[in-house]
Amino acid sequence: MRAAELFRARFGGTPDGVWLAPGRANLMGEHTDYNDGYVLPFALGQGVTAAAARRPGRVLTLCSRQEPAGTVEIALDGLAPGRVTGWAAYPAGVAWTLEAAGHRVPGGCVAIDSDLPAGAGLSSSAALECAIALALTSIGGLDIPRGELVTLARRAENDFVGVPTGIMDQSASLLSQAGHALLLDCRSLETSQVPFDPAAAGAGLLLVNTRAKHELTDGEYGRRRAECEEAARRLGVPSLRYLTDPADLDRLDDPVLRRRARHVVTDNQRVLDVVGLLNAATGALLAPGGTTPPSPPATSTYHEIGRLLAQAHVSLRDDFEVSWPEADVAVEAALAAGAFGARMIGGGFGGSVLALVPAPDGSPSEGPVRDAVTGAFAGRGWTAPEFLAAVPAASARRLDT
Ligand code: GAF
Repeated sequence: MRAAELFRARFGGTPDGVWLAPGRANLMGEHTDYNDGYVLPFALGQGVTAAAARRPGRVLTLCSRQEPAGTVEIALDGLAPGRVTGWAAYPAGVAWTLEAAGHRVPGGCVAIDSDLPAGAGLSSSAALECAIALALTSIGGLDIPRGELVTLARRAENDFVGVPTGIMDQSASLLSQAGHALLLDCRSLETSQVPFDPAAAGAGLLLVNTRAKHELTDGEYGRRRAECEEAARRLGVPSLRYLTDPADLDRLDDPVLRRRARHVVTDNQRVLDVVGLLNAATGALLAPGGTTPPSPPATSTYHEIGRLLAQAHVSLRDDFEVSWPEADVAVEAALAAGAFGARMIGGGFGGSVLALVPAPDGSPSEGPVRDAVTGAFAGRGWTAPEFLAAVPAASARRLDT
């Protein structure tokens, strides 16, 4: 409860509450969200924590353990994009979108802490937005449905911070369930929980933070998004989601746009394939009324999912061109050391790789895959990667203090 300690040290007194919003990893569906497609992320155990208390007045005072420079004061009246920059733009953006949607944000003090590595592509920005959204709505007595909070947090990032992200990360942080991946249809915004418990079949999820820092603000992300929109325009569809047959893309003369679109179309299908494998393996499709007890997926399911992960990496590397050297080396080393599959996750150009590995003793972060990736990085003189075991966790929530 380090956020509460920070609160006491910086502001004095006790916070009204402490709220945690998790980061995410993504099992399948990368750069599909802003193309109205499918994504299949899951929440991590790690996240951003906000300890908050209401205070009279129209000022939010923020501090963060990861930003030792001091406190930041945000005047709630007259808040507008561009007025707050740096890390505080994310919480300020949430206050701004809440007010713009007609909710009165209270003045208050908020102390923030995070155990998510920043720049690791594990969605620390969305976790910060979602933790602040929960903290502010709770201390302000605002009762806003989760689905609406997802939209407001995303709008903070798009319209206040100015990064044109899709809706995956905020959805994963606010809507996930422990032991499940979240299937989100980004066109209808319908969600469903897909049972996902690799440990039950002796498998595990290993995140490799490649230490190549990932930034969504450097323009490449926006460029990919514009290319997808241009491909859809030339093909005469509202978005690439409307295409399911890669052969339809032959009508695109431009080879770059054709590759970008092929990634999106094939990744949407891979999401559906993974969901089919997980549902079939747990018996969910066979037991609509819940009459048949679900059985844990067999290892063969993870072999199949792993094959799709490896395929997705190739697609992100060669067609969408968002991978980076450390990710390619980590994936290659992981596969050679016996991972079922591995791929880069998130926006790209830095961040993390997700590997699905055999973990008969329940510890995915130990063993041959870790050793092989560590060795491959050392052999190239690269900074040693960081490893995290990922377990599909619950969505944002209030913590007991
Ligand atoms: C980032 C974005 F924030 C998401 O919306 C998504 O587009 C992802 O990159 C790529 O799948 O995390």
